[in-house]
Amino acid sequence: MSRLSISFGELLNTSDSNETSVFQFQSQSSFGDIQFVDNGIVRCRFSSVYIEDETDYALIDDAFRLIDFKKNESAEHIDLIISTLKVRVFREDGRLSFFDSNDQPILEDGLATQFQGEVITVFKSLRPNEKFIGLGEKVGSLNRRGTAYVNWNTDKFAYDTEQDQLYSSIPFYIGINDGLYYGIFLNNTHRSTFNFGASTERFSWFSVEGGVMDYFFITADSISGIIEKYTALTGRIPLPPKWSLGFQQCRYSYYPQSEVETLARTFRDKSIPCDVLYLDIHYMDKYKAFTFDADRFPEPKALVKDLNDQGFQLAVILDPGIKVEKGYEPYDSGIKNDVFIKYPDGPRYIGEVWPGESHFPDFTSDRVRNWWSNLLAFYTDLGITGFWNDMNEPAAWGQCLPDILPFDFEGRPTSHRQARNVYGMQMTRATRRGTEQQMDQRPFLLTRAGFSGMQRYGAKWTGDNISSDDHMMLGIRLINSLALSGVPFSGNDVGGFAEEATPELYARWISIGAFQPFFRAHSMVNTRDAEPWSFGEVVEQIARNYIGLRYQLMPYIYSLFYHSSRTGYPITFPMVLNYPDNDWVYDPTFEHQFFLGDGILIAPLKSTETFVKVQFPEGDWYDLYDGTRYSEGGYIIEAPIWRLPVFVRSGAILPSREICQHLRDETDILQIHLYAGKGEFMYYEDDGISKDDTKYNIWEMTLDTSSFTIQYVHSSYKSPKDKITLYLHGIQSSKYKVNERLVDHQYETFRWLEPVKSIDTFSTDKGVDMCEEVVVLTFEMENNIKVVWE
Ligand code: MIG
Repeated sequence: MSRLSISFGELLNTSDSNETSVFQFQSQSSFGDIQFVDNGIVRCRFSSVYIEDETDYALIDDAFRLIDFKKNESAEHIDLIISTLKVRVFREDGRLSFFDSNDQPILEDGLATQFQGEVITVFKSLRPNEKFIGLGEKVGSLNRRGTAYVNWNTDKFAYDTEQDQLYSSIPFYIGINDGLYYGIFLNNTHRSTFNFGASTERFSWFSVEGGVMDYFFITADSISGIIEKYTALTGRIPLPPKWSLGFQQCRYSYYPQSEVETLARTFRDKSIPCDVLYLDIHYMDKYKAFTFDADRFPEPKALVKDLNDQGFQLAVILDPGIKVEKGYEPYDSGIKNDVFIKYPDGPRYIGEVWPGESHFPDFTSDRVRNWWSNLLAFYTDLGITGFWNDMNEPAAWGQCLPDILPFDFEGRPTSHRQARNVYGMQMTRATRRGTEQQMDQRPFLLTRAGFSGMQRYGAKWTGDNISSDDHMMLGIRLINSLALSGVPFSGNDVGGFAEEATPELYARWISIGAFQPFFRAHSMVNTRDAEPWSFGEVVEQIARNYIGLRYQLMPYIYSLFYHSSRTGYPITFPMVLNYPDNDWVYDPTFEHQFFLGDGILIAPLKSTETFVKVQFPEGDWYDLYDGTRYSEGGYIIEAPIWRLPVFVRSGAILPSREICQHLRDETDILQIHLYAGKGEFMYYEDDGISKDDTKYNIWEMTLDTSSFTIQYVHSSYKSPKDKITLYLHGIQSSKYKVNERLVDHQYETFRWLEPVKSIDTFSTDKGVDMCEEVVVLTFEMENNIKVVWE
């Protein structure tokens, strides 16, 4: 075999397979094929051996339907055409070019596909203004131009802010090229490299270290359209239980049982809303999965019940390594059922992790996933509803699993090289299967490792970050990038995992986290206490305020989750989603600004800063706390530690509720905040917990300059809410009618947050009051509502 790279080479043979929807071509040394998957998606495959279908972990079943194309041949190339785009295949060397329906080139190979041993590389010509976003859990800037990354799931404790190769790999990115947008999804689980023009202006390129070069080219006329299509291929989040959107408190580790009980009581005593408490590895008997330490947790069932009675859910950590120990049930049954990874010559692989010498289940086998999911009954029988999958890169002391280890890969055996990146995702898939079989309500699952498609199985957190401002800001970029990469339900360890947060850092971080999809505070063993009350009274007030704010906004947030579960639309996202052609969205000064839904814009800043530069997109924007109105452009906004700059888009409709201590607590009043302007919102409600997805309501809400309407789109759930209170921001009139009837209106001083008071006992300080005068209307719930004012 040549050590030089070999180009695809001249096309010798082209053929349409039996179906008119697959175009195959061949050179002396290589094979290629092209399929039109659906409007705006093309699948391209290259290989040095005959192309056969692989085990697909990323793609959902029936992910796509092939469609027919038209063919135009000339001496130089073959054009394959569907209504929305055209792919040109060059006879000379198999290069591809993609054109939109106006015959504008969107993306063109800059070099023929290259083969080097098992490595296959695709080169795309780089355009002067081209920008790149996505690629999942990757450090660096929003715009990835000028950088390169490697996809290889890696456990990296206290990673630094430049560290590449973190816990999950998502070989999907979006290119933005002067008003044209495309996505590339590399459907191959081997180690892969993406270079977005690092040290070159010639190419962006991506390569895989084995298997077929199999990529999907996706176009749409918006960034969200590309994400929608990518998630049509790789799946969307299942609607989580509503309680999992509440605040979650973790610690490495809370024990014994009495400490967990004290923790729960403290949240309630201090009126700090919280829904989930965690048990980290110390709950187990010598770190053995599927056990409880009998001294520390003598009565886990009673603990769960006691927590449930106070409105808490309990989540437990689960690592994949199973201790080698005769008489330990999961080990014995694992041996009996032959579930563990073995060396090619037979002996089981042993890696050292928390329990000591351990075997690792081969989660790439359906049989093994079933074995694991059955074991889960150990927890579900106790009433545990949250499952936290850690160490599933997989991690073992000393890291490197030998690449020779064989994996089942759904009956197409392969090695660690191809299986590693999907290992964590398959563990979470197995865990979810157990919950689905054993629980009569929706579970909450959380994973550290994953691959494209992991969003189908659980939420994602970004591992062992550090208590620093830089990490807090990096966390925002990671979560934003995951959201652009099909993983909308993610978050980071609020307050930072390794090291210790200053009071200011904790306060800022919890304020920002309150707006992110997964909201959990966590910290490392042997570090100072890091609960909302551990940093002094001022910080405690700030934490209570922002956690409470999230609970008030829950009807809005839950609706965003529903919408995302249907379309893949991100829940939080950087400004690039809707303004990709504005250069300032990529500006490092503004790249951390993010939306929570289309209505709320957050401008995060470090704890050491008290002013932030904000860039508002088109339209008008209201300060969340006092209603100050801003128009498009740049502003400098004051942001003391108790006030995270948050703005509401004019025309926004924010369904909300009164503060509650946990989300199983329903309310009979739906509050709706309206911000003068024009807009729409799809409000979703159900009971928040049951698996039955036939009982829900969707209301279409529309705000116009002098009216607000609510219309039932779907109604099969009996809502506990029988009243509506409208809060009108920036809307004033002398007369308001609801369904033709005049209604009274009140003027009210409204606050989302309580004034933060000084801790000085002798102070008469009334605190910093942030409030706004609003008009309030209250009326009965009806199926269709029209509110009118002059
Ligand atoms: O080797 O379970 O990222 O959240 O607290 C460390 C103990 C193992 C790593 C996780 C972290 C968790 C910790 N785990």
